Amino acid sequence: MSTQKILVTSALPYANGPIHLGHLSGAYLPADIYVRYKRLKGDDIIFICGSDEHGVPITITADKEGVKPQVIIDRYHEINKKAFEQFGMSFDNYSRTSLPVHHETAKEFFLEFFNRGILIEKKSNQFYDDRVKMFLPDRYVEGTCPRCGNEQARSDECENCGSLYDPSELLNPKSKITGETPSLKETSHYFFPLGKYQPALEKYVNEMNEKYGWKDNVLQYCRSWFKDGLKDRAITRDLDWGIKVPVDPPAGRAGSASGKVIYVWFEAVLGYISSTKEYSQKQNKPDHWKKYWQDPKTKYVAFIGKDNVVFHTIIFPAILMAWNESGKEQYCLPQNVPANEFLNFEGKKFSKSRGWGIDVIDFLKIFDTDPLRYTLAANLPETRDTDFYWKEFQARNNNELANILGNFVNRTLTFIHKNFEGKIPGRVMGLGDYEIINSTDSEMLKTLANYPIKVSKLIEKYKIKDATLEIMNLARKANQYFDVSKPWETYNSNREQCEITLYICVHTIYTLAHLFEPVIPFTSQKIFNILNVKKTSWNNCGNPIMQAGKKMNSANILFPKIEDEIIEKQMEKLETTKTPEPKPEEQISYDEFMKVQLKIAEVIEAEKVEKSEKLLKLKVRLNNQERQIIASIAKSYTPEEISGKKVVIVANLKPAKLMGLLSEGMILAVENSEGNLEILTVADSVKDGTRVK
Ligand code: B3M
Ligand code: ZN
Repeated sequence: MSTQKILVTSALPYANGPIHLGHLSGAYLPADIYVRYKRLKGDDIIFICGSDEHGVPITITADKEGVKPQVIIDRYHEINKKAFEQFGMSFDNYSRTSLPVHHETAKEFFLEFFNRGILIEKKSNQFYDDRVKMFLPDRYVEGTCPRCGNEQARSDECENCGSLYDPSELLNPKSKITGETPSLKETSHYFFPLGKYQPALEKYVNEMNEKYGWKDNVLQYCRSWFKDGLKDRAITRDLDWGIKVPVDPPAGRAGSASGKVIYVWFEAVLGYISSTKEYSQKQNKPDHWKKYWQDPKTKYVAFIGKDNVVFHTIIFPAILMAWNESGKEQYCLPQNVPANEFLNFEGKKFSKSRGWGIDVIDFLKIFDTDPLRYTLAANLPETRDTDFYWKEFQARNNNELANILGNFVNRTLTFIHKNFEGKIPGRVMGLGDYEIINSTDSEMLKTLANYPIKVSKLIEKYKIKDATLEIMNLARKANQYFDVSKPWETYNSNREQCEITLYICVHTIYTLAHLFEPVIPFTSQKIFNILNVKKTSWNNCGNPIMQAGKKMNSANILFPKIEDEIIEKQMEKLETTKTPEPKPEEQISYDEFMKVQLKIAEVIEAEKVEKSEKLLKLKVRLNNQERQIIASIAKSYTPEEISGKKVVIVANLKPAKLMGLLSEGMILAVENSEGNLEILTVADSVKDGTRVK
């Protein structure tokens, strides 16, 4: 088989905080396993990543700490680079988007489009915080999503339902800097004509799917985007931090390009190219990157988490298509974008602010890397969200790595050291000399020869979790083989058979060390050292090529057991985050409590809010006065069910608009164990308007 030229990228993590286990499961570990596997196959592969150092996520962190963005990116670039190294990520290059090579690359693309007249200059309304006198980037504004009612939606994008909208549609917007309601103010930006590329993009996605089988979750995202219709996207922002827009403001027009930067997502995806360029420079082969990016034979695979799908399957391909129309060098588009869903932590989302979850660096201070890699690999969120549980981590280490894999290596090596002076048993070379091999042996040899092919099929389809579990199954089979072959008996009764058994066991360890290398590389290396042999290729590792008679090193424990206490300690830490003691400063006085006017109101009318799944429009009465309240309860109550109920409302809440409808108050409700809302009600005998105290 001829070798393939492969380019693999993992999403560039923002350098604004430490990498946690959720990140690893999304875009990093699966990519690393895929790359290590391809290297063993002998393919010509390059693996690219780096820090994403621009954009609002960085400036928000900097603002919070009261330092310059440069301080933040320098700190987290180093921390994350080191964390990835410790975790065994085998990037060929880990770059930074603040490097000159990246600024040049981003500007080159921007100018190419600008000079060809592709970019459209448009005025638009953007949120502006009058108090601090600045335009508010998307993430500095929070409000209610006009599509699903999520109250933590950004100015133009909702993480909950994935929709994009115009900032003017956001309900109840608030500035994250001052908490005030921002105004919409006109500014002018350059837009990339994404809509124009829709037909070409649909064709591209369909073609790639037909040829290479895209994941269902990824296709669904793409199709829903296409269904909504792609809109032109602003690729400049009013922000200080980032890559300055490289063109002068068009004379005499309102708004200008100066003081604006290139939108982070437009340039971050180009970071893959500039990171490859940096790698080439380091190698003293300045044009080497073109061998991957500009060869139509390259297979380009982009690993990401699900929140980045649109940028990699639509926006980045559109940028590359637009470049390729120039007739200059042609860039490769991603052939596959195997995005993963999310990994949660003990049943909840990772959250830095709530202290929920664990960073890679902290994890690896306590535990070894390979048990973590194996646990994450065995539970990758490939088709749905999954969870990391401490107990599962302990069980995967103790019951699988130690009791199955570690045990097999250990029992084989111990036996050979005791009875064969540590030399690989068997005559001269391999098995060729033996005429009689029983059916147990020949079955095992067949299994070994087939296993690399079996596992390949899974990895090629990005079923990395199944591949991992399948490799562990081989270690299970190996133990069974040892058990039924009983070398401790044949050693006395049939020495030749005993030698054959042990030769096959050593061969199995050798095969396992190769197949497991992508998942637990540090352990594989240890096994190669124990066996005292070099690696061969993936395709060859199932063949019995070990040389009999060769002296091996003695085995030490590959996977120490993780004791209950250690896991309990981690779980205890969690308990303290679960129920935080109320801090004294969080207590309120009686007077403060009395400021909140809780009153009984009767629901006299109810109807669904059009185009909203969550909202009901209610008319309530208290003290002969009627009010309108928009409540997010449509998923739990029909209008008929809620009508006539006596409910508790916050009567003196500032009125707000939801989906353009005035809401004068808030209804009290609790979430039940199924996650549905239940309204607090009182008996009919209580008069509306009565104060709750
Ligand atoms: N930095 C988003 C993220 O960390 C972003 C990915 C960029 S990939 C070019 O989720
Ligand atoms: Zn939404």
